[in-house]
Amino acid sequence: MQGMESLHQRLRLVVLVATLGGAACRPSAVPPPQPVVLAPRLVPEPASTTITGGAPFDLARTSNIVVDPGNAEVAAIAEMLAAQIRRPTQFPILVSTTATSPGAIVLRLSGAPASVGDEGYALTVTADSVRLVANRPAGLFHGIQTIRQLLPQDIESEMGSERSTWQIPAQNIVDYPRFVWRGAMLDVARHFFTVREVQQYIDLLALYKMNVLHLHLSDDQGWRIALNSRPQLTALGSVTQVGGGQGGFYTQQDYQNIIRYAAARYILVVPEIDMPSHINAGLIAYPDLGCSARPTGPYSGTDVGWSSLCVDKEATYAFVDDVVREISGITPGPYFHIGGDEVQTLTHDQYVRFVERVQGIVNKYGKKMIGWEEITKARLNPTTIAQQWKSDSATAALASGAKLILSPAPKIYLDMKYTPTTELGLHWAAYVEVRDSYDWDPAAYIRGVGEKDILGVEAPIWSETVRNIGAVMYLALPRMPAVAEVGWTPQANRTWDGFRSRVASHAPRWNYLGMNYYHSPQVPW
Ligand code: TNX
Repeated sequence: MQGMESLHQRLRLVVLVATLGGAACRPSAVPPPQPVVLAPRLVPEPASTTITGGAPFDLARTSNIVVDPGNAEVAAIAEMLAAQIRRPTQFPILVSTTATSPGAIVLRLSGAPASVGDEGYALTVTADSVRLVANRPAGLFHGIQTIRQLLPQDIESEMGSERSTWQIPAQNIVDYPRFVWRGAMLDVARHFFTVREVQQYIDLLALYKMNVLHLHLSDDQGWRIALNSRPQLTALGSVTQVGGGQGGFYTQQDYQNIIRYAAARYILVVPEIDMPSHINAGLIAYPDLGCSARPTGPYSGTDVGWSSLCVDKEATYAFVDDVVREISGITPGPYFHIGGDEVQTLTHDQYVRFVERVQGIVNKYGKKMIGWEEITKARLNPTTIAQQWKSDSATAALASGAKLILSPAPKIYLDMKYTPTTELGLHWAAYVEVRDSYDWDPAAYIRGVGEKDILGVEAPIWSETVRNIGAVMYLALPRMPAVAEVGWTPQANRTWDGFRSRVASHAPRWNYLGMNYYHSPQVPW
């Protein structure tokens, strides 16, 4: 709040000085040109912004993006920004390694304060140049999202724009995230989403500086990733989805394409295979491993908790070993998510034994285990992460040194309906309007869980009612930007009034990007 107040004070000052100057010196002459003072419009709000009041940066046909020689990763980030700017401006915008010239956008991995860490950046905008510095490429990538959002909205247009001036107000930003984990989960099991659709979702996450995409790759309705060691999983287990459509699955090449696309946007992919329950699709291929009350077979309903692996059979662990080994081998990130939620057919002891044994398998293949909050019934390793979603039971994880990801359903389950009249979505946890997703503090949400216990936040979209990317976007916008700000911005810089007016200014961007959104009455569009 302090940050926002001082920003507003500075804005008032700029306007005041300009007005007084005009009135006092030249009362009857033509008023002098007023500095362009645009309303702040960044989401997430940066950690610190100083409007300097100088003349704005004016992007020119001759503007280049300047990088240091010899770093292909930085050059690739510069090229992404250049490509973005070329489309609407039709300026040539070259990426060059020659010395700074007036009108340049400079990207460097030197000169940033250590305090911005691995993902932060410092941005200096003057009439002559835009200078973006960071300690790591991820910081530069987040910084170019800021540059993108500071440019006029039609910077998102795929076609040429009529606009002749592309200005950025003069300012200094020093920015870094509050939490290291700013995630989104997509359930590709209840309904299947194509690689292209997942990439479109990744584009949305990147714009808001999110850095984790958790893919829920299996559930009762479908097994969505091909494994060489167990080809029947997709041959038999991927053929349907909720409502009875044809389903689908990712080849390993598809999965690599998703990972690469995400990595180029500094987003980590976390694979989830949900066990021991939510496993019907896997059991279609291996019915002998099932201890479910119901017979296995393609399932297109939406009940949960009824299927289970037989956790007392040795063959179950050979199966889990194959699945964890093969997926871990094609996943560069350090995590494997085992699900572990909503088990209705096992005893407490059976469940605990299963989770502890699978934790060993996950660790054996070099990964850290993540599970939904139910896994806190078991003895967890300090490297294991519990994902809270419905209760405060996850606090049990803290005793073993494990950390938490917060995904509280009444706040950030983005598959919840906004209001009773929302056609898409469920409402078992709550109706979740935009303000509900925004107006909470992770460090004050669960008694006994403080800032240091929390890795971050993650917003799931379960897809029982969600059939395509347009529906995903409708549920994600504008709630995902709200979650992004909860995860990124210092609590003291956040206000609902500030957020709702800033996010309103993003709707034209979503329109240019072809992203569907909910016209919440809480937002002054
Ligand atoms: C609960 S959240 C589930 C999912 C459902 C979701 C629907 C969790 C760990 N389990 O199986 O899809 O509710 O909102």
